Amino acid sequence: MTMSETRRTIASGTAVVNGIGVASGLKITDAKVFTCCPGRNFVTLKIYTDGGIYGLGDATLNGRELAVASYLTDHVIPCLIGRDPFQTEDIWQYLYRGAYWRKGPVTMGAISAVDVALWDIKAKALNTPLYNLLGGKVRNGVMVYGHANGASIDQAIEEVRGYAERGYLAVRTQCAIPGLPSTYGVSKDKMFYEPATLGQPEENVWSSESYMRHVPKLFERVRTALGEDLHLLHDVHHRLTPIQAGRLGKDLEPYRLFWLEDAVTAELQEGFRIIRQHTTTPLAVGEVFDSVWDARQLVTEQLIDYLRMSVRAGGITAMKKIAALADLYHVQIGSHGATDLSPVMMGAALHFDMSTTNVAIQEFMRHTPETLDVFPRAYSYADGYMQPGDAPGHGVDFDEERAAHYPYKRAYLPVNRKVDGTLWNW
Ligand code: CS2
Ligand code: MG
Repeated sequence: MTMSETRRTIASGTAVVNGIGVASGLKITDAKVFTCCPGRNFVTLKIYTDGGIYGLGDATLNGRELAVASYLTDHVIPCLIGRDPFQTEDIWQYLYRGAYWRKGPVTMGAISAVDVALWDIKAKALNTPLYNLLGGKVRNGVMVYGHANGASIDQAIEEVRGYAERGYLAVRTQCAIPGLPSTYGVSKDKMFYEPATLGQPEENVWSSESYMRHVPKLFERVRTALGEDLHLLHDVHHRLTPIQAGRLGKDLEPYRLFWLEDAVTAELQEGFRIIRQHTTTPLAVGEVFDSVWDARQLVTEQLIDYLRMSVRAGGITAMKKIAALADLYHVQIGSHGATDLSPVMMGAALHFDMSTTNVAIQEFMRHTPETLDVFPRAYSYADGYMQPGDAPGHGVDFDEERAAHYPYKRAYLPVNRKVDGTLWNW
């Protein structure tokens, strides 16, 4: 079916399925889940329609990939067949409310994949880039931040300098902590850092005291070497208590961070009040959230400055609403964009970012050449900003033949223990 034929059919659609009229004239005929490991694991959902148009969604859940693949294949896909792919809102509600069991990273990762694939279909059927269905462009490009990390402060400075030379306006900066054998976020491979590893989970060793003494020295040196203009970010990976985070935020104030991320976990949302009472360093949290309920108190009490939720938290449909809520409370969005979000998710994220006023920044962690080989894409990076591109849909495709060369391999994120062996991750 050509685009104009599709549009004519859309205008004259009549069928009724499962109680809701099929107004678009398109129907979902099938959906498949693909798992592959081109440099790291990905779970990709492909939804097919009778119009010949398909949509792609990312269902990757780092370290627990097959759970989402099964949720989709065994439970969700059978309910999608025959539905109108344009009914993104109703299908979202059907999968969220209809399941009885709500929220959680597996459920919401699956809903996200369906939602993104449906928005992709809708935008392709209307022959327009997805951002046009989400409000249109509100900016010229999406500012992104890269990842610099070093085994020493000197090495970290050189890594940050490398990003600045490539035009980045914002750089997340991490470095190894003297006396600790390994630190999350600090890797040997500087170009393609990947925290998940094959085999059993790696174990990192942690000392809050050593860490809190060292990090201010890192930022003092980076500022002295690179000046005031660059935006600097730092990720604590949920390793401190609120009062420790307050202390660290205060010690970092002279270096004017763009944000301090995941200083503590946020299951106890009111814990952030303690951090807020002690520091003006901007706070970011939310890459592990999967529902607006995870962020409600943080947002409405203005306990954070940046919400790190991504399209993984229920798709475009959910993120548009979450961003609108955050906007009321002066909270900006700075979505998670690590390597475990596939290029499909990155494409969807960039269309969301491009069309949402209170998006401040987007994380951009480079994918390996193997990953990029499997996911042809319209998005691009230049001079500190990314563009989603103008291809119809979200602009990211999936090469099934290439993917078949990279079978899934079980992998895990590291766990974290204090020096005395206690499992530690507040
Ligand atoms: C990190 C990630 O990108 C980030 O901010 O926290 O490395 C994160 O740990 C992984 O995406 C986990 O899947
Ligand atoms: Mg993080």
